[in-house]
Amino acid sequence: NLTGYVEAENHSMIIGGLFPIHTRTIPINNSDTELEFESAMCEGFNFRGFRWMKTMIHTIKEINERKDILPNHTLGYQIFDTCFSVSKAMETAMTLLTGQEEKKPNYRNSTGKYLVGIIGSGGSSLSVTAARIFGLYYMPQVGYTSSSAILSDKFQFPSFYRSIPSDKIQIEAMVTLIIHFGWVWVGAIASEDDYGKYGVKSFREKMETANLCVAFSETIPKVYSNERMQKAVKAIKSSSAKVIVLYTSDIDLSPFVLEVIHHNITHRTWIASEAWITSALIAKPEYFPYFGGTIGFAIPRSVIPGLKEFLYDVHPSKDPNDVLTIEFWQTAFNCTWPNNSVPYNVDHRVNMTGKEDRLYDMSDQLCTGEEKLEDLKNTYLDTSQLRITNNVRQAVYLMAHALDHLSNCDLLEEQRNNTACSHIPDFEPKELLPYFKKLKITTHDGAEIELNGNGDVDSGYYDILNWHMGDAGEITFVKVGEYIFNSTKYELVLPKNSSLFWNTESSRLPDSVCTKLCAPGTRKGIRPGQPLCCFACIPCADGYVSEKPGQRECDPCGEDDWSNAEKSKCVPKLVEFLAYEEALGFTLVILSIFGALVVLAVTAVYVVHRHTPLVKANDRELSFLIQMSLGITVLSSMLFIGKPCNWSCMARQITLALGFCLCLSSILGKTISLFFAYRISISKTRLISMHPIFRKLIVLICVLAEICVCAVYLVLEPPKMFKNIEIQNVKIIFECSEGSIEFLCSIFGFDVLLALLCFLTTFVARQLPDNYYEGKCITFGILVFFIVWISFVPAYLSTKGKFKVAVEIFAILASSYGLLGCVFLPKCFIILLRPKRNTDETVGGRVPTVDR
Ligand code: TCR
Repeated sequence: NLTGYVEAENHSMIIGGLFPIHTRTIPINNSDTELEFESAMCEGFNFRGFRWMKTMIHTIKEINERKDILPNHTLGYQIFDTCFSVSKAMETAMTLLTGQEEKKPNYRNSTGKYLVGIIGSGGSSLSVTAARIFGLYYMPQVGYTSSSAILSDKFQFPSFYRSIPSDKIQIEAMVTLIIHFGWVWVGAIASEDDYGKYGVKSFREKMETANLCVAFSETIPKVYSNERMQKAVKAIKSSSAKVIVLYTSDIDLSPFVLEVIHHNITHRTWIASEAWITSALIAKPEYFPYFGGTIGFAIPRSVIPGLKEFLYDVHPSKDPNDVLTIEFWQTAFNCTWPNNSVPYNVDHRVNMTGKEDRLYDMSDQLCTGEEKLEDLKNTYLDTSQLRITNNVRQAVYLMAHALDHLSNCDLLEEQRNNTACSHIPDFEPKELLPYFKKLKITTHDGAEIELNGNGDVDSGYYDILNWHMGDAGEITFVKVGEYIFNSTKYELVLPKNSSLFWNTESSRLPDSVCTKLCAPGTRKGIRPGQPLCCFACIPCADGYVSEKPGQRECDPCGEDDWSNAEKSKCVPKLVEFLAYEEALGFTLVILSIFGALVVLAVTAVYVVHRHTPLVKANDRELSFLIQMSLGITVLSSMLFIGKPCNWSCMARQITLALGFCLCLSSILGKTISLFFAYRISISKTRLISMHPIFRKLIVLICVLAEICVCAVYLVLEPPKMFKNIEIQNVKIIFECSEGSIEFLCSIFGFDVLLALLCFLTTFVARQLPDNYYEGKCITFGILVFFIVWISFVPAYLSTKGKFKVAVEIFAILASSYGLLGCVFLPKCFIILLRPKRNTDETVGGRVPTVDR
């Protein structure tokens, strides 16, 4: 007493079909089972399955009418109801093979016709069971909705093909979608069958490889179990994951939906698998507050010409034995067909408390037969979402084309190894299998379907649907994108402007994370014993930053940069050098310019009074040289100010060294003369006094020697600009490196040597009464020079950064001012204010110390 349809008369071959026209079997009560085997009864009329089945019949009829496919043969069919149960699937598979009465398969079914293939059998678990049996005899089977990846295994299921892509692809699509929306912490709920279990298994694997986390994974029990249901609900309620994948068929999902509503679980975003995304069972307006915003994948939709009319052409009065149509009519119109043995709406639902309540209530109302299908809003007649229905059609076509190729002996070259052409209809089912290899057909709407080596379609696309609330208060499935795939690559197409509805408080894209992204300035730190997605945020160390949120590591800043206080950005380090603009630098500039002006004034006085005895007596040229060199040293201090660069680093040392060299050697020229004069005066003998040209020669030699050393210094190891980043992390100090210390010491050492010589010579001759106290003045000036530079050393060594340079400038200015003041100020005083002393008599009245 299996329910189903047969149409075998006048056909040479028949195709078997297995469809879930009911959703479950009625549990057999042990007490009233007779000894004899009895097939289980089914309940829960499934309008969708009924439509699929009708589609198969419609397609076979269409093929029979076509002249291009199987022109000389017609197909019949024998269809059974699997009641969405594994045991029924097994039973019907056996029935198809054996023809009920016979125990041994003879490939002839109860109709006595050749069974050439099977379409079906609904969900994966059913197909797995059926395919194991059919596989034994290599009976070709084409699935239309069994998508589990396990069915690709040709070793286990040698004769299974399908017109639906494997779940492998859909899982990949889901993870891609999850990545697209930036969710990292996603829950998963599966149905307790091959579809859900293998689906969630590969979902976990894919998530793991994408470095995302599955917050929880639970199963919805097939047979209602309150305890297990509560476990799943609790997982959802207690988890922070707001995005949940539901990998289950709609039939299994519906009790769970009631549970979700009962527990008032809202503000979740459900990712739907293709099995329930467009299901009328779930997409009920009253569920919208809980399930609105669901996003998921769907098999492409199609319009099947003539199907609508065919579906409408259904009426119980056509055949009193057609129990399915009668049940359809009764269920759809909630009435009882007269003289009918089919119990109406035999349904024993499991309610929320887990108790069964059977509804044996027959409607009192009798069906009139006048009921209008047009008035019916029913899944069966809703042809707006023909997705799996289209797969049924394609499955039938795949079968028919394979048969057609067989009848034409149309084998691919490589498969044609010495097999003779088979004869329809009495061929072995095994002979049909090669014709499915690489089978390629074009559907009515122009799509190309090609089976790969595993009997799967691996190119095509999924629609991405989002549940919106329609104007009429119904749920609409809005297509927001596509997932296009083929055997080598895939692509998620989600246009930016597609309007997405999210069931969140803010109506914005939900975020589903275990720990919120680490803010810039911090990095992810692993929490021992917790999933990767639940991490701690650890602030970056000094000098390290994380600019983007959620960084795993902090990046070190470049050499010239340092982290800001928040550690979110590298900012250029503070630069330090003595700038012209700042007060200190500016004062020093003023001082040096003032010094230069004083030098200029002194020179002017000397020029104006160049013929006075005082100026003449003290070697005019050397005086001018000293003034000039003091001008140079004073001005050279300006080279120390400002941002150093290579040339200024070189220039400052060299000009300073040369300036002092010139100055001190000129002074030496003078003091040597004094020294000689002194020696003459004490020995009272007329020694050869120094010719003036010698003094200049001394200057020339000294300066030339210094120039040579400087040149070598510049060539071999010149001073350079150098960014000092060691002293302080947050600052770059612009400094000059000395280049070679030895050379630096030798050029300044030479200056010191000259100064010492000057000092010694004048010190010895200090008692010599000279006019205008030249000797004393120089002694004093050199003393000042020494004091300044000696005190400079500790001061220089104990300061840092720009103050180091300032100390140096102070020393330069002080020593220059000292020399200037000591050597020239008294003279200027005499020249300008005591002109009387600057006369020949005065000069003549004293012992001329320095003769011209
Ligand atoms: N594969 C599921 C069953 C299924 C289904 C559907 C059931 C799919 N799509 C649509 C009803 C409606 C996809 C399986 O079990 O393999």
